[in-house]
Amino acid sequence: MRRWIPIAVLIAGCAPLEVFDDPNKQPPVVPSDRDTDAAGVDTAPEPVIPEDTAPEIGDSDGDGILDPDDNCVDVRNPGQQDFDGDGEGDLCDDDIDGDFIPNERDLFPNDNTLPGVASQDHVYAHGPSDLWRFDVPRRALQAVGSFRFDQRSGSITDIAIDQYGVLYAVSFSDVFVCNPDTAQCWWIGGLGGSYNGLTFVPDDAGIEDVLVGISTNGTWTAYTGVPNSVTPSSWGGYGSGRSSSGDAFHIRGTGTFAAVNTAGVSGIDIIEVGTHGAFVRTLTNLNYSGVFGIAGAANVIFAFTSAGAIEEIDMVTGEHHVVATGTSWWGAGVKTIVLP
Ligand SMILES: [Ca+2]
Ligand SMILES: [Ca+2]
Ligand SMILES: [Ca+2]
Ligand SMILES: [Ca+2]
Repeated sequence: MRRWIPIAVLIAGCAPLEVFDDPNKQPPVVPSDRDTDAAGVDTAPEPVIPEDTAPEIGDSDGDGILDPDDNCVDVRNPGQQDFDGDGEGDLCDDDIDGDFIPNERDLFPNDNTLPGVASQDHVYAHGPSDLWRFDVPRRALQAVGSFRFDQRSGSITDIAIDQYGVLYAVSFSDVFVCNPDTAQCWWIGGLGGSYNGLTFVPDDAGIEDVLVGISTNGTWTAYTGVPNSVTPSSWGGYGSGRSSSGDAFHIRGTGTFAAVNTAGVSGIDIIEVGTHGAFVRTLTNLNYSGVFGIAGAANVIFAFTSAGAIEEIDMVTGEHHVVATGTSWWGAGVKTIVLP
């Protein structure tokens, strides 16, 4: 570096010169902070930039896995177990096994083959001891098999299927989860009453489905906590003058329908109900002594009669005709969310 010689030394006694007017001259160099001896050469060491000004990669839950690599950023899981390999660790995955049944509604949250889920294209129906399914697009009846039980057993009085496709069944005294593909059932609890109908309806927030048992007198009882607990509470009903013939069903966006006995009316009324089972309108009347199962698709209702006939009913006009015949039906069910 060129040494800086003060002008005052070069031109002693003269007035200061306008040295910067000369394009050949350089402006004076001010000694830098690091030129500790003002000799024009930096002698101090390069300053060190503190490390905390660099972007920090943290470990929010302190499990030793940095956040960008942690499959549960806020839950300590140093092992990073991820059963279904979806990138969400088991400890923070609300569907650990990836079968689309949330853990709290999955009787087997660590087994993606159980309890099995109902098909979108079928309604399910049964006698006291055997499960069937009805292919809606083809209007074809198919046997699934005889109900099998892990603990309690009994005649199945009705079935219901929740929004995730989990099939529930009741006997006169117990409630089960059953595999729709095999009819294998697992006991989940006793009932505080006797029900001839079972259905799922949306909760008051319209988010989760609530399991409802329907008594012969037409009152509804909600069972919350399923499948891990079975806690009953009153949930309305059809009101005076109507008792249950054996079933109701709900499809989101379509409505809730029930088969009832109406005082002073012969045959079975198919009615539409509102929240908590309140009567809305009578759709049609079927000339049978018992309609123990009712289920539906986007625009039609299938009524499963104790005589074995399956009546297909237009959901708007109420017109109906026999579409198939099978066993003496005790109940039916359909997923509460179906494809249009
Ligand atoms: Ca973690
Ligand atoms: Ca996972
Ligand atoms: Ca699951
Ligand atoms: Ca499962």
